Amino acid sequence: MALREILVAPDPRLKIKAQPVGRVDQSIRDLMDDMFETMYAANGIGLAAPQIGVSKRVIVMDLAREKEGAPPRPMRFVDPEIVWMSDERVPGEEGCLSVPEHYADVERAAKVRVRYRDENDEVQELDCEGLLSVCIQHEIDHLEGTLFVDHISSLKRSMILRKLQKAKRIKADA
Ligand code: GNR
Ligand code: NI
Repeated sequence: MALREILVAPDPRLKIKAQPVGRVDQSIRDLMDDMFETMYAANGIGLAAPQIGVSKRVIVMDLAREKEGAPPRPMRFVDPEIVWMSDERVPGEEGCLSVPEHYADVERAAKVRVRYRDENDEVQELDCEGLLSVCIQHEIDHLEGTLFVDHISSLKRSMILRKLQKAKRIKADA
């Protein structure tokens, strides 16, 4: 297992549509292990492969991280697709490890059904609501090169991206 670097916006690699995996093999399982290590170290509840610079349709999540002392509940999704979504929309505050220290309300489908392949290359379907629904939609967005800031007003988006760009400049000059 290896800790990977999480890309921070603005970064062109976060805007690329990721490639389908096809068959889930050991190299994909190894990638998911690195993603869990990286996600847990960063205290995130989800991570998409493009966030570590790997342009593949792979997501890991663990919502149990939200509850202190709860046992870990790792979830793995390869080539996920939303096969149904509710008409109902709900707002929720989102953050992103690639948009550190910024939060905004995003409207998303209240419920979704996701078809994906698991770590054994078996097709699965999962009905999602609540935080699970928000998180899986946020992660699938990453596979399309979309960040949560792409769902908010362009004024708020450019303000956040400008601050992140400035923070990068300061870090590079230090
Ligand atoms: O850790 C994360 N928390 C979170 C909170 C609300 C909505 C979405 C998320 S996902 C985020 C981790 C991340 O950036 N995944 O891509
Ligand atoms: Ni994110």
